[in-house]
Amino acid sequence: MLIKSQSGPSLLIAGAALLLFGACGSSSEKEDGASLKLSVLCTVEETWCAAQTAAFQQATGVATTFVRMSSGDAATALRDGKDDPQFSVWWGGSADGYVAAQADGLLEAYVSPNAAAVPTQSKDADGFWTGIYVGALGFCSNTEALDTAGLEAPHSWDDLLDPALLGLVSMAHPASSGTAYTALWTVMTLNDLDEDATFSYFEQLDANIVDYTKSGSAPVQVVADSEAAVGIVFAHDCTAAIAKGATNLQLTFPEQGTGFETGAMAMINGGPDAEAARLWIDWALTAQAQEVGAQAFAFQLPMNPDAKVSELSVDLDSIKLVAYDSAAAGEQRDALSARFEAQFGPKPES
Ligand code: S7P
Repeated sequence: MLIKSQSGPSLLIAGAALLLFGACGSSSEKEDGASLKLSVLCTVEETWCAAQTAAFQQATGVATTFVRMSSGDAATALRDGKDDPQFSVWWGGSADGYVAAQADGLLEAYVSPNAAAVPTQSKDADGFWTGIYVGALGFCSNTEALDTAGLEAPHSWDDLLDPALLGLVSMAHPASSGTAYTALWTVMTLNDLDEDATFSYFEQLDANIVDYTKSGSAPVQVVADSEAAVGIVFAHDCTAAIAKGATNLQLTFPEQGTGFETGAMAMINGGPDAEAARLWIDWALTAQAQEVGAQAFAFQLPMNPDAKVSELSVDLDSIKLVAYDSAAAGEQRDALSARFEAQFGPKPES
């Protein structure tokens, strides 16, 4: 678990954020004069968590800390801490996890005035969670490892079952990772929600899995390091590695359709700093706040239509997407994760 405190000004978007929220101090005072502070449970990559919390602190003067956790672990932490919440806002990670957390009474409704521009299907009608970005699943391959195995880059989910990929496929564990749960629900969707057919697919895939990782983006590094040939990951996590210099990676998509996430955020029920949490949610929906990601190598598509889109982001119109239903995915998350653990082993501890 990583606990980070933002003590200095951000190098990122501080200027733009200041234009929106005014100089430090103007919004960081409670009515009684005490300074506002905020603890964020953050489920994107750690570098983006750091950049985003620093930009918020710079824009508002609110002293902001974060802890980075994978989606499933974040849900467990919120559940375990329900009687004495340590966080006031959960930011990032797929909406499925938020739907499951809402059902457990872990979230508090807040409809930000800035949420009006978020499409209806990308937010909870009562304000329990709100979408901030979108990203699609893809296959991230090591071209040299594929050559060695005599294979082309995969273009279908069934390509991952090729015996030539024995021990050469990497994915995270759906019980700990929102990315991997998105893959599980994608296969559910492709199988008309037939659970047994879905688990039969993963039974076959399991033979090719080198190891289930805890975090959804970890397979990118596993593949870049040639410990596997193909990773099932969010496309933007593969793109980020390529942009950082991993030229042995290639991104492809399954032709029959791939799943996608609505990255979300929410207030935590009973969290210690509700006022600062509402301020965060208002700010995080602005175009300027949603441009921080690309500067931190996070190439998800921003939800705010006025936010600049990086040329490295995947154009979702260029790939086939499945009809991914986050609400249904979230409702079944606990049960399907438990079945996955029973069939393929417990989620990794680290
Ligand atoms: O890297 C960003 C990202 O891919 O991470 C989130 C992911 O679900 C959280 O990681 P886990 O898979 O480990 O839970 C995504 O929301 C986000 O796009």
